Amino acid sequence: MMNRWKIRGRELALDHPRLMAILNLTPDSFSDGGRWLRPEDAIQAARRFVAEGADILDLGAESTRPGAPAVTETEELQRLLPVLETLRSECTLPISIDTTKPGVAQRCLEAGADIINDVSGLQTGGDEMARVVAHYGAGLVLMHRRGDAATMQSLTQYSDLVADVKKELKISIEQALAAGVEPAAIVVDPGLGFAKTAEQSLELLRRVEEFRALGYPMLVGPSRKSFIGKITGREAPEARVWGTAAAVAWAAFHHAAVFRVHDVAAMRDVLIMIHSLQGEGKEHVRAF
Ligand code: HH2
Repeated sequence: MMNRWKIRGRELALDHPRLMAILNLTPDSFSDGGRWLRPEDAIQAARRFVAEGADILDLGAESTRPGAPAVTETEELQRLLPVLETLRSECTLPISIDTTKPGVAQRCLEAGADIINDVSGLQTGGDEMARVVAHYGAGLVLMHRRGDAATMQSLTQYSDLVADVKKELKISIEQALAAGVEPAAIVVDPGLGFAKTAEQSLELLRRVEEFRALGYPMLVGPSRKSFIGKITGREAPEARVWGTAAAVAWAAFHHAAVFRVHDVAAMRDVLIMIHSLQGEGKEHVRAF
């Protein structure tokens, strides 16, 4: 198991849990949509996330919410580039771009982004996406999803959920490697809420440790998702923070490496506590 993530010539140690802060530059994301449409607001939010302890910033301009309208490449880049360029000039943290489009990935990597977070696991952008990532030596998150935002909710029939998701992730991994992406650049993600019912997201999280057998570090993204709302009875995404904390704690205990979250300050404390309870967090205790 690799405990480092190779990102454009740098290495992010994964010997303790890492926080990826979500910054959606969209009008319609389910939780933070429309909040940071103005680049200066997004940049302020990113600065706050950095101060709160984020390890990676994840910028997205294409809502992946079920039924969300498609965004053109031009529109996606118009939302991403001003924020990316400013953040790149002032911040050394790895910057990730949540996109499925090779053209968007290429332009953002050119502008200094470090990681491509592909929620389609290369199924939308195909070999072209893999080649762009390989060319820049970027980090790559391969998330499991079936179909797209329009179709995924009807693609929840699995013969064996964990085995099928693993098998489909393996196809994405093989595709990345065949295009020249280095194994150390790859992180995998079971894709909670993407072509999964609430029960299926819960089962994937319950059995998250089984994904370690793929041999790559694991990212999970439970933050404020509807399966948490369903279980806790919380309609408003902002009311799902405690449910998210439990999901993050569980996944950290079961060796997930990277946590994509909205509530950076709160989840930092959750992760530090879990890491310290595992007996590996002495450096944090000393810091207090
Ligand atoms: N979830 C969302 C988006 N991107 N990327 C990864 N790797 N893993 C995830 O679980 C994941 C993701 C959906 O959440 P969000 O960005 O908050 O909302 P929206 O898709 O509505 O923009």
